[in-house]
This record gives sequence, structure tokens and C-alpha cells, in this order.
Amino acid sequence: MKFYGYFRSSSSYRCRIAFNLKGVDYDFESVHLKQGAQKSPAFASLNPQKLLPALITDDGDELTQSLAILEWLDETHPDPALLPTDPLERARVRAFAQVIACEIHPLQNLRVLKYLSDEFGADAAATTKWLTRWLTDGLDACEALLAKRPRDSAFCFGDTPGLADVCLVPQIFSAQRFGVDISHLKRIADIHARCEALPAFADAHPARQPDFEP
Ligand SMILES: N[C@@H](CCC(=O)N[C@@H](CS)C(=O)NCC(=O)O)C(=O)O
Repeated sequence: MKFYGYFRSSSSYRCRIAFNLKGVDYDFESVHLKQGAQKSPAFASLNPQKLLPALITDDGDELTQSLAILEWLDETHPDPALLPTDPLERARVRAFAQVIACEIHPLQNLRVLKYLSDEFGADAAATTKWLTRWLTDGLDACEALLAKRPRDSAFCFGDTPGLADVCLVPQIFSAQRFGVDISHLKRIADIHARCEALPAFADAHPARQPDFEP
């Protein structure tokens, strides 16, 4: 299969972790977001949203949206599972993943930050204020969801990493990149450290990708 991503894209990072956890190989094509390559006619015909990631399966089917790609991957390569089997636990994991992918991440996206500066004149300080507000708000909620778990566990919702961890780690990378202080989030810090110690997560880190630029 062919995976379209970018080293710093956190939704691409989610997929990279999942590919690694499941031991799935893929061809990689870098789409340079900072240079606007996502807006090229060739990529726009693959994903009309002009957003990463995108995947072309071995059968030539085109997939977009990281959560959809992750669930497709989990269904077609079930071992190890990213979602628990119990419906209630699955709902909890999906809710956590959606806090990150649907509520936090869209507000830090390149096109949103660019619109804030181009259309509303937001300078670096205003952008940092915006990012700090939404990332802190969302990650505080994630920490509270972890505190509410029926039982403590090594990873977000279990003794092995799953969909919630796959979404959490790239979001922490973004918080660090944007200089948002999340040192008060102790459960998240512990889980993050445990994930980073695993090769599947470490190898998916932006700094270890072939298109990495400092
Ligand atoms: N909900 C989408 C978000 C996709 C998204 O926003 N991707 C970012 C990179 S993480 C992107 O391509 N941004 C390009 C832009 O803002 O122009 C997903 O999870 O796949």
C-alpha cells in the first residue's frame, strides 16, 4: 500500500504508529505541507479535502481521515487490536481518540493558523495564546478522562497500547512543538513515557522520518 504523509503531520504520525504496531509495510510518499504540496491537483484528486494523511490500499482503494484509516487497518490487520472487544470500552477509547482528533487537532491545523494570521492579523503571541487555550483545554479533559477510568492501566485504556495512545502521543508532540506547558498532566506524562519506550512509537517519531527537516 502507499501512504501519503509528512513527518510533522500529527494525523500521519498516528497512522505511522499503528502501521508499526501491526508490522504493516507501506510505500511512503511525502507531501510537503509547508510548501503547500497538499494543494496540488494530483493530491487534491486523491483527497479533495487537501489534507494528510491518505492511503491507497493494495487493491487500489483510496482512504482518507486518520481515524477511518486506523479503524480500517484494525479491521484488516486485527493483531494486535487497537480497540477493546467490549462495546462500552470501545466507546470510551473512541471518545478519548475523538477528543484529540476531532476537538483539539483541528484548532491547531496549519490552514487554521494560517487563516488566523492572514485574515485576522494574529501575530506569534496571539497564535501561541490560541494554541495554549485549545491544547490545554483539550488535554486537561484527556487527563480527566484517564482519571475517571474504571481501573488504572499502563496505557490509556489497557495493558497494551491502543487507539487512544496512538492519538495521544502525536498530540503531546504537537504540544511540545508549540511550547504549550502540560507538565501538570501526570497521567498523560506517564503513559507518554511508556509509549515512547516502545519501538513502534519511537520509530514513528517525526525526527526519524525520511522527510524530516529540523
Ligand atoms: N481529521 C483529519 C485531519 C487531517 C489534517 O488536518 N491534516 C493536516 C496535517 S496533521 C493537514 O494536512 N494540514 C494541511 C493544511 O492545513 O493545509 C484526519 O484525522 O485525518
